[in-house]
Amino acid sequence: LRWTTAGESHGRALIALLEGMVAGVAVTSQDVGEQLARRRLGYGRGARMSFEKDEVTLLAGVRHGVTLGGPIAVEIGNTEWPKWEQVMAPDPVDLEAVRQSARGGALTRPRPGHADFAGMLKYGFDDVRPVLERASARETAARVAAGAVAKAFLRQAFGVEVLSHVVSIGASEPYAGEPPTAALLEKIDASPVRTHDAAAEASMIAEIEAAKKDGDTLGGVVEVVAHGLPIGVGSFVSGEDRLDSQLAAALMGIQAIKGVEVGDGFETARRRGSQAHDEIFGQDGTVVRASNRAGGLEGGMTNGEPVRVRAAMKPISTVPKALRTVDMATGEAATAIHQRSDVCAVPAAGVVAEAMVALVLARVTLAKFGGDSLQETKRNTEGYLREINER
Ligand code: FMN
Repeated sequence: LRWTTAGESHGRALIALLEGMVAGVAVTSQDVGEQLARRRLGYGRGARMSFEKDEVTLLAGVRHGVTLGGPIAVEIGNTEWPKWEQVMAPDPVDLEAVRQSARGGALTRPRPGHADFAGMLKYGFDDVRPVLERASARETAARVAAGAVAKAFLRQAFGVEVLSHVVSIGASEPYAGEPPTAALLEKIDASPVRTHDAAAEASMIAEIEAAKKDGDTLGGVVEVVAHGLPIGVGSFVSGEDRLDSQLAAALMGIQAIKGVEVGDGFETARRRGSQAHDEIFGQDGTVVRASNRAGGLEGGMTNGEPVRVRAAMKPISTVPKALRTVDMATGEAATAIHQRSDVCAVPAAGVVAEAMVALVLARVTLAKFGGDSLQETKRNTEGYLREINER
């Protein structure tokens, strides 16, 4: 399974391309639209989220609500395109007229914490616009669209549910309860900060309110949990085959994610071995664990416990209380350009992380069980499960 995205933040549309998905997975534009709507949720998001809609078109690979086995292309139209048609026109335009227009002036004051500075130098641009258009996290909408197909596949092939929740925002008291089950997802999505825990919610909202008041921004920590994966998905045979390394790479590939931990991660490093691992017990002919500190992964493979990974997001870089920078046109000291921006996008980042985890899990399960159709993948999985259950 391979995926890629194309598109600029204010371009005509974003595209997600997903190659290698089996035939027979039920998925509709509405399913994709619902996942995109979840990405737009969250307390502390800017105005852009409220007036931009995600217009979903399944361009290829799906017929009558079912995948065909060929590449799947999803288009997410930009409803604001008429305002950007000249500034982002693919074909040549009257550049002077564009530069004089409200949106078309050259942006020459790179924002600290963004791709702006290195991007301008690296690509030889005298304007931040062509850098920020692609570096912007608007692109994550395309990932969520691809992830919607991966989620549908995981559910239909294995009954796997992938969900996410926010653990902390800024310095809020981190959530310390059990990893949520799929039954809690509705409650999580109904929360403005995507947590089912009332105390954690209040603490997070207070953090956002305080940051907003101070003209500042916040990051935080999200957790993705996957329930129901067969044992033995992923591999220990090489570093890049390890499921934990694939999940870490996919999560670190999300804009603003600066740390990833598997299971209890960094906390495990502080514990003694006797308190760090998950002992194995026999119970009524099966094997059980008393804990899941490893986050469902041992030796780069699923061990039958829920898979649990966390991602740490840095505070939004576009700080309203503008940060110091240099005007690249004059070399003079300046304050950073201020594009419309969020105070906190951690709840949305959780939905993006969920999509990336679903894509990786779809890739590793397809690598293990294969198949051209959903039916064949299921048959292969059943054969494998029968064999391991007999042992
Ligand atoms: N950065 C902003 O400055 N303003 C935003 O509104 C914003 N929204 C984001 C929403 C999501 C869902 C995510 C995942 C990130 C968002 N970011 C935002 C973060 C930037 O895209 C990111 O920090 C920037 O591209 C630089 O990349 P880096 O932080 O990985 O180095």
